[in-house]
Amino acid sequence: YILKENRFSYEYAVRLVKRLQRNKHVKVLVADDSVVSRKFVRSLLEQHLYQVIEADDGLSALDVLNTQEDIQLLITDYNMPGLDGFGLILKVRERFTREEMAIIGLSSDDDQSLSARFIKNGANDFLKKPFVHEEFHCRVLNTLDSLDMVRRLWEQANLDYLTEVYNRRYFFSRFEPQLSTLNQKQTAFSVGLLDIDFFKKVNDTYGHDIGDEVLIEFAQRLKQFFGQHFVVARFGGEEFVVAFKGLNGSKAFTLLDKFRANLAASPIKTSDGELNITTSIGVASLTGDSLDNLIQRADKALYDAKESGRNLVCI
Ligand code: GH3
Ligand code: MG
Ligand code: MG
Ligand code: MG
Repeated sequence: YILKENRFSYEYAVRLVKRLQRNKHVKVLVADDSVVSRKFVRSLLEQHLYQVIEADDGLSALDVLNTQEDIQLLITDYNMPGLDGFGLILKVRERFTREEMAIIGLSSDDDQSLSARFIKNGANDFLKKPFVHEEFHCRVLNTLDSLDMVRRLWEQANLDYLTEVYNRRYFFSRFEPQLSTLNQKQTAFSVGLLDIDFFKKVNDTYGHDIGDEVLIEFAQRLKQFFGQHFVVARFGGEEFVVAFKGLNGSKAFTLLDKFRANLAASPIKTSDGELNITTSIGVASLTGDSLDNLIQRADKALYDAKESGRNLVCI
């Protein structure tokens, strides 16, 4: 493809190669009532190895979006029976931001205002049919590269660099805004604060790198145990938090104690052999106060767990 698509810079070639390596994981939905136009767009996308899904009008495109996860790009025609391109993207934008899913509008209509209207309605870009192959590929590449860049920025801002669970910033930015509603509706909300026992000794005995491996594996186990239903975040150092939305303190306690017991019973594998790791845990639940207070109370319970001998959950 690179040789066929001549006349471009080295920088563009590098971007294209990077994209081609990823594209088999990128799903693109093509909504167009014209079979010819749809098949043509499909063939261009497949040249660049994208996974293509077709829809023959706006409504069936919405159906696809309801059933298929993680579509990164929607390419939609303007004139379609039932729901047209504008109707479709207005609906799509109720669910997905410009950073979550990119949209490129297409139309053969001679109306000069279409491109602006597409963009004002939520499209990231627009292409007038007929277009040359090269322009299509460039626009798709630009659009998806921007999407990737925003995703990378989001990850750098919200995920912990070492363990890849959420970071402290994410935890507060997610739950702080929900707090008054949780309090008003008296929704059960508890947090568990976990601190690895004698972690300094792991570092001192086996070195910082092995310490890092323990942190990564510990975070992985937390994510496996709680991550499907609850938010797991690294608060800093060897301290983690789990947010139990919908669970009162005693239910959170039961789950956390199970995690604690599992951990104590199954050593963590590192490149320096298996290590027995335990954790102390403090639990607190929301009682009409602030997130800071809630965390403070969990921290106090964690302190009690440490004082009472570690490898314990306190509430
Ligand atoms: P306690 O049972 O009372 O919690 O004892 P502890 O040794 O776990 O507690 P302490 O707070 O004294 O030690 C925490 C250690 O965690 C100190 C710090 O060097 C280490 N640490 C913090 N962040 C990291 C990290 O990212 N990687 C590694 N390897 N160590 C870290
Ligand atoms: Mg049409
Ligand atoms: Mg600590
Ligand atoms: Mg510790």
